[in-house]
Amino acid sequence: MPTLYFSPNSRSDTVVTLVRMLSADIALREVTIARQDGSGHRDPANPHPEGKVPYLVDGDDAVRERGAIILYLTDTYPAAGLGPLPGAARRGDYLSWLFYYQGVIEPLLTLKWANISHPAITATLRDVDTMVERLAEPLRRGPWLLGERFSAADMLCSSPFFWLAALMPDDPAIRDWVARCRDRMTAA
Ligand SMILES: N[C@@H](CCC(=O)N[C@@H](CS)C(=O)NCC(=O)O)C(=O)O
Repeated sequence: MPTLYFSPNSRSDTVVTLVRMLSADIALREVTIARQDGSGHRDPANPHPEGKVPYLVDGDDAVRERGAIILYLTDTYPAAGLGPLPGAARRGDYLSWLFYYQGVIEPLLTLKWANISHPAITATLRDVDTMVERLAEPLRRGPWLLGERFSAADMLCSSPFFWLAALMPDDPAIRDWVARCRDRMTAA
């Protein structure tokens, strides 16, 4: 049986919720982590190469990074319909949002939080306003990033706005979507 290493009140929360929503037969293993406020510590029981969460171990294989874990889970446990499979409509959109989260959304929000800017960053990632506009575009046309279909991409891409209220964009399409995501995930 696969094992998901997690720690409460961390990035692993989204993945723990997803495991529940998928009714996946996965062992949840709580570990401690070093927190940015100086509390906590790396847990020797966590096999992640940097002691981070989430981390999914499946037999001899392992997956790190939330986007990759989410894709692995929705492909492996498709019954809940939380991610289009290869060949299905909107698969490309689904992959794009998961990778855009890892490659652009989270780095941009981290840089904003750290108050760091540089022309090379803007050339590579654009900026928070551009990222917010990318998110808002589909949400002005429909309730979810994939249109009428809620997916795990909504869970991942909305997750930072749950945590850091100061980062919540001043855009009603995004604020309403984050509230819808929260309702959907707490109902699970
Ligand atoms: N890019 C990774 C980030 C994972 C991450 O940084 N997790 C934090 C918890 S929010 C962690 O485990 N920190 C412990 C540490 O840095 O040692 C992902 O999205 O999975």
